[in-house]
Amino acid sequence: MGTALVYHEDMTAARLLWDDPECEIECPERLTIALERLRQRGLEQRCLRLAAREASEEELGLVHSPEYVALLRGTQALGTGELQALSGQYDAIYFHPSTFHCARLAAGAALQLVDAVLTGAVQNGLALVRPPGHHSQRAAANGFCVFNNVAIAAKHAKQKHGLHRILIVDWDIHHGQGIQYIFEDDPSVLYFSWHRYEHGRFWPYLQESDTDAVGQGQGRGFTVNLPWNQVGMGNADYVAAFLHVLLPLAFEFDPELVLVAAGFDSAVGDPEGQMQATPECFAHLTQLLQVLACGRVCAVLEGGYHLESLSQSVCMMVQALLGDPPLPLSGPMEPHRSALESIQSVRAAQAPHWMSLQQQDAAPVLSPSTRSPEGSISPLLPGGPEFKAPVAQTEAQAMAALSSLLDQLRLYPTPPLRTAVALTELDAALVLPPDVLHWERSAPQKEMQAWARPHEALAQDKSFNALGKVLYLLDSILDGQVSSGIAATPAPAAAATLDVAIQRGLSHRAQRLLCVAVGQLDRPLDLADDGRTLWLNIRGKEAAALSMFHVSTPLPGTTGGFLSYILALVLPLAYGFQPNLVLVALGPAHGLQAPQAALLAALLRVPAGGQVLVLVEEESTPQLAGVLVQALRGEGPPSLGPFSRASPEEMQALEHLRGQLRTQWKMLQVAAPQGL
Ligand code: Q9C
Ligand code: ZN
Repeated sequence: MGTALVYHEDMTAARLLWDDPECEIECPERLTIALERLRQRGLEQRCLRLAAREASEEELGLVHSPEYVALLRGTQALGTGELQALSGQYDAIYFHPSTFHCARLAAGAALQLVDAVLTGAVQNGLALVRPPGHHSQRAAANGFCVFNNVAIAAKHAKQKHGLHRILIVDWDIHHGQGIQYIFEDDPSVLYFSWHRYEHGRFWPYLQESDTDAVGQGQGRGFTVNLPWNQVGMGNADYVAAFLHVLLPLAFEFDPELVLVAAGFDSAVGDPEGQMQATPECFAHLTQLLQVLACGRVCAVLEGGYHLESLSQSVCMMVQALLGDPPLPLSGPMEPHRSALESIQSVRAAQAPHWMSLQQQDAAPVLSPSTRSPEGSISPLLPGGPEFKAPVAQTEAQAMAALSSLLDQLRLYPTPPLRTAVALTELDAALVLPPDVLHWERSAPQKEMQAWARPHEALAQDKSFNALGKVLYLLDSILDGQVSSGIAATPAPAAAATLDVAIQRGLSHRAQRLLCVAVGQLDRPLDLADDGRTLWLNIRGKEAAALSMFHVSTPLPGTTGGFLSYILALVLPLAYGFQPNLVLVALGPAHGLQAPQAALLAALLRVPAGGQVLVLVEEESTPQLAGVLVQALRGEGPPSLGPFSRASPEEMQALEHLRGQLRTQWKMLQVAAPQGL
């Protein structure tokens, strides 16, 4: 349905007029270079371009005091000396004669974006703005921020569009204390922020940035702070924070709109953040958010001071908003110990306020001797196969590694990959979007006969023909011709088709294949436990990890249980394994409702870099196929319905598995391991 890009050249007018090493990084080139990169990559052209308008003084008044707005109005007529003197009254602020105009455009851009999304003109979008907003308070400028663009947009969404639940995700590397203060007693706005904290030794040095600040009064539990107490946090830490903190709460909250305070000073190379997350991580974070609020995501630029890293990260985010599959994440998927301590601390602080965090770690952890997975198997080296930055020893090597990484990203092609559908009886009833391919092609007969021969179930013409389409579709995904697909199989041939698909994938190009089998499907007996296939059976008879690559779980009956299984087990395994193909098979008696299946596909698509093939039974409803198509194209999946608390049995089975697996799959951890 489209992505908006809101911008106005006038926002490059404000700049620092005197010497101030702290403020000079907030420069006009931040916008011009980001925009230039978007153009070079053809991304700007794919968006609905909207020229930013100024916010009215009434709109500014949704958050700021009339006196403060009047003071800012007055800065337009001041000389440099007076501007410098006034700036000195605030922390990390510079004013310019054009600041008032720019800041009104920045707030107005956020408002326009929210209006475009909530009127249905677009699905999502990004406002490229400066000055940033999240530090600004009711009557104070702070940290380069003049008006609180995101807070104004949230108030506007409540007041003008009647929204009741808004999620604000602040991934800027500084604490958006301004947003926190504005909504701290408001349960209709859930504010999540992670930030460089170093136990209070990093700017803005506030106690209320720590995990125990959870909101006030009615708003208790609606402020969520995740402080990073060390620099160097990277992709694994950020993804773990989403899977184990933000997303469980967000699903329970069930927002109608997601606002992102999108600062990219949390990306590698940034002088302020000193973190390690690579630009493609922001595509992952964005797509993980797109499963919420029916995909209504409005991002507003905040910080980001390394011009090249900022620009690449902005490009990645826009690509994700446009629905392009994300690049695989680079680097080892193992969160830092300090990150796990922070995650543990915020989960403990929030547990009284959220069902989805209760019962956590309540189940006894089995001692390693009981049914522990075979420790001898070590997986193939994880890490995105595309980009490998060498470990740097010196500052100069680190710089060289960063620029080589950014160069590789800049050159990465953006093919218009598509979703293909190979259905049979379902086809007639399905209205497909125009960019979805109807898959008719089949693998060559001769080749197929060899694959099908061992399986009696594939002898029938119908099953054999369906297999031909599946195999050709699989090859096309692995060759990069299409991104993802859905294929139907007659029910009696489901297991055999899956079996052949796995063998074919492994012998073709899949270095690592994740197979998520839902329903009565057994792991093929001849599948080697060599770390190339991770087999996950949902609705297995019991929760059991026969090895670290062979896991089976029951299917939870509650929405809370289902979400916990996906966020706390399936996705951490998927991120740890870093598959280049995910096969999702909805087999006999799979028991998934259409929205559950769509959510599973939409979420698995992210760690898989879009490469997902879903096998459904021919008898499935067109409705199921329809929502799966949407999910694979990156559209927001439908809601799961009201949140119901996971049952103690479900949580116990989950914790049992997690206890068995978390020494090998580090992304499962939600707390720092004891000892060491
Ligand atoms: N070295 C935003 O990113 N200076 N504002 C901190 C610590 C102020 C950042 C000094 C940074 C303000 C929107
Ligand atoms: Zn920042």
